[in-house]
Amino acid sequence: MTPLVRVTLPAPSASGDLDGVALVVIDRPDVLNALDFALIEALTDALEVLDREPACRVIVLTGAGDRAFAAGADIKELAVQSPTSLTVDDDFHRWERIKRIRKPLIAAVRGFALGGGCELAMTCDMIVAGEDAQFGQPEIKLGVMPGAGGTQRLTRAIGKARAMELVLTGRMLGAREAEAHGLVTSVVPSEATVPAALELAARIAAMPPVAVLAAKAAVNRAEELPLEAGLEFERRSFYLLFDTEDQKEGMAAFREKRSPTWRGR
Ligand code: CO8
Repeated sequence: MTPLVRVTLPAPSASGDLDGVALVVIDRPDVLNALDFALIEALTDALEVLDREPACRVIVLTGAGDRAFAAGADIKELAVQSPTSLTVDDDFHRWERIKRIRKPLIAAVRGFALGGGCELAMTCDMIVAGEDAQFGQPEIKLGVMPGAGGTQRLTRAIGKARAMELVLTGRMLGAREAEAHGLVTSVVPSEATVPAALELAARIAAMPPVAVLAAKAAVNRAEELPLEAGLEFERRSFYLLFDTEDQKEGMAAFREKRSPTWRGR
């Protein structure tokens, strides 16, 4: 069977440009990278392997071809489901596994990111969008509604008034509109989408790894915890980082006016 997901962990290059950056490609371009159950399993497995791989520090996720990041769950597969089959198989629980990936995850979105594809992009920590990117939750047009975070994450990202309109009409949001509403980190020329996401990933991969994991976890708590609990979580994480060699190295390097060498410990 053709792999549904391609994973590239670049070997350290002579220039060191992409050290620590892994690229994961959703590879079903003939159906606009629609996410069937087998693909979601392969994707979550691949992300979890990279999460445990010391050579990988940041993951970029994109779709094969130039037409889509992912046009949603595979409608042909979804069409024959029942509440019982969905409950018993519970294939969408894998979404929670993606949320638990500890390393930064950057979605590089060209073309369509619809339904489950939009939800997948929003599950990532950042979205780099090409100018041709189109985001949307069109499930309403299929007689259903978002089921993997669309009503929750889109609302948190762009606010209730806008999310409500998109979820209830299925309208697509272009890259510039998505940027204006805070859904994406940046918009770049379409062909530059993956290179720009890799470049952003490389800048993060060059930061002290333990602090990166802790900072990602803390920012994500901001969406889930009341402010006081979030501030408490942040403060404790901050204190704990003073136990790392990288904290000592980072502050020593500043005083000695040199570049730090991170140990990841
Ligand atoms: N599922 C299966 N096949 C798809 C999907 C999809 N989501 N999207 C596109 N395809 C297939 C088409 O059937 C077509 O295949 P074929 O050539 O064999 O007919 C091929 O991809 C190319 O698509 P089109 O010919 O339709 O291309 P167009 O440029 O005319 O249109 C669109 C592009 C507008 C993106 C159109 O394909 C479309 O509307 N697609 C469906 C989008 C959609 O409704 N997505 C939501 C799906 S439901 C969902 O995601 C629920 C998520 C719940 C949990 C998520 C867990 C994964």
